[in-house]
Amino acid sequence: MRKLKIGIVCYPTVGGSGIVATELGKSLAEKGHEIHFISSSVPFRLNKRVPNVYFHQSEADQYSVFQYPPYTLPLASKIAEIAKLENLDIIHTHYAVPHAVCGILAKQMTHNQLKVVTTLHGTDITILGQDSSWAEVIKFAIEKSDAVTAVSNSLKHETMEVIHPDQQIETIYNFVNPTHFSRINTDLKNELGIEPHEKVILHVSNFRKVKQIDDIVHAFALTLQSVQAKLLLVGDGPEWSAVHKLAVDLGIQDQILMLGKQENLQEIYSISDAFLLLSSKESFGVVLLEAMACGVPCIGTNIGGIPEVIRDNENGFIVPNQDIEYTSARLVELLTNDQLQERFSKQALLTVQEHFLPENIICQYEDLYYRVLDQVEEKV
Ligand code: GMT
Repeated sequence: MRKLKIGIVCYPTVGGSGIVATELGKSLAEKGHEIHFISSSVPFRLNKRVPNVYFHQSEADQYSVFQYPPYTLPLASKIAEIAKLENLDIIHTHYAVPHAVCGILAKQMTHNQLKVVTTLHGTDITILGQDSSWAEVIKFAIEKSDAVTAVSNSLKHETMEVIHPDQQIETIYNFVNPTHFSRINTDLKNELGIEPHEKVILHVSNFRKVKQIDDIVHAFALTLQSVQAKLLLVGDGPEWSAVHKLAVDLGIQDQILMLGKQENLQEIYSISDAFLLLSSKESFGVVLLEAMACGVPCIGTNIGGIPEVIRDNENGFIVPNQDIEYTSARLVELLTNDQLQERFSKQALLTVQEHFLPENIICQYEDLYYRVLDQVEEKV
């Protein structure tokens, strides 16, 4: 198969979609494709020079006539410029809005020479899709893309139900690279002042409201009645202060380590006995894969794509949304039963090996790109 020139548009900041887009680009480059990231800054996992990978910055200039500095139009223009200069075959946009719309505009600027592949990651559908001021542009973005993928079956079905696009959507799951995420020996538990007998419960997120970290703190408070443990909260975002206040109000602030954004996630996963993701919306949950690749059993809500990653009572537990008592009971069960812990841990590793390795997933994207390039142009 001929090697492709692929542009990738994603958010560069910390977040699952940026991670997936960046790791996808790096893996495609390793396979000999030429990858051009187009973004407002260098994606955070693209911190080292990688052969076959290029970065192009899109600017959002302050121009006094604009009341709001536009991000999307300069981005569309940059995509078109790079597509022409580098002869891109495909632009792979991550998120329907705004990125797919920018890709579609760029396609028109290049006289339809460019194919647009769009990956839906979640909140553009599960939150914005419900909002009438966004629905039409999301439908347009999906229908005018040459191909659309969703990161879980749940997201695919929700998109069909909410947006009703005249377009097929293919599920291509997210993936994790065990070279970056596997259990390692580390003295971190000691360095953090956690006693050897204390269990470690972990949550990693961007502290958005949908992550329901207050439920995690409440479930942890209940768990402390039966198990000596520390809760590690990694990440930062809008809910940070409220979570901190809740910990103080419940008098358990000394049991909760709010570590902020961290680079050494592999080390943190490696000292953890359980991972909690109790979101109210979650189309996939890349952090679940990272935890599972490090052999950490996960407990997650029966929401969105979470049950496509956590198999209840097989590699972790699925719990009803906002059922604090049930969640805490499952957590106690896991933390006090070594055999169960070991079984879930082994199954978590197996789940990653069988379904979520880059080699399983990257070829699905490649296959899609070749199919799209073979399509007769109808989407003008
Ligand atoms: O979860 C977030 O708030 C970040 C967001 C993003 O832009 O990275 O994550 C979404 O995309 C990830 C990668 O596909 C998924 O793993 C997350 O589940 C999804 N978040 C939500 O659906 C809330």
